[in-house]
Amino acid sequence: MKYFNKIFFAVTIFCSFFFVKEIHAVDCPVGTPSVTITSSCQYANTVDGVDDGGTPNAATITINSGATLTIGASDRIVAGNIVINDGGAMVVVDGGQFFLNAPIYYTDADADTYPAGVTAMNLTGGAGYMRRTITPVPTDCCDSDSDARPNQSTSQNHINACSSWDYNCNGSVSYGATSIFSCTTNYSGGGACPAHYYTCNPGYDDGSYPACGDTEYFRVCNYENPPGCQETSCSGSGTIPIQQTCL
Ligand SMILES: [Ca+2]
Ligand SMILES: [Ca+2]
Ligand SMILES: [Ca+2]
Repeated sequence: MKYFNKIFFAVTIFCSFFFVKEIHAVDCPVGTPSVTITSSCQYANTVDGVDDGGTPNAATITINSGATLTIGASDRIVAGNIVINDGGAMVVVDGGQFFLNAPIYYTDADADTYPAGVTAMNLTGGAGYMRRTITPVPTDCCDSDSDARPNQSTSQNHINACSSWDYNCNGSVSYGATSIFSCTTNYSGGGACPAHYYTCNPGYDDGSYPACGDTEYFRVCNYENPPGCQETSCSGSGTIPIQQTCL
């Protein structure tokens, strides 16, 4: 009896977790743009659904037999068409809404075509919004500065509106120029160089490169004859101020 109670308790605990897992709706599929729902689900986001980008939105949600699409009390779900096959169902909880042919928008406040996020969507468009894309799009790391965006390839000389130098949204800061001026004396010669020559590498002049946005003198090499060999000295052509850019 003692062992029976333990087994009964264990089975009860197992069944409790099983049923808790089962009664939680799974997230409905998105992004193809038309989808077929084959098992009961609820959309992951308050504003969600399917959108093919057309005018009007013609993406279709098909609900197969045995599956139920639940639209929660605060959900705003969008589709161009809805097809409910025999045995399928759509349940709209009191307060939930379904919008036929409506588009879905992301927030894109700086209009750089990269959204602030892909989970907070809107039913309204216009300035500050972009149509939801069918294919996944990287999110903007700074939605108040259009120079800061994924895939940005141009280094900038000023800190961005989000107080960051990460202009390409990759989570790190790269420097535009890191070369340090150097001059090496060589005595062996050989090849196209004379027996006693200098090798000059252009770069920042004081042994380190400046921080993003800072300006330091940059020295370029000169009088190289032939290129790579400098017969007289490493004095270069003087110094010029270069502002550090970052990305
Ligand atoms: Ca943006
Ligand atoms: Ca941006
Ligand atoms: Ca970066």
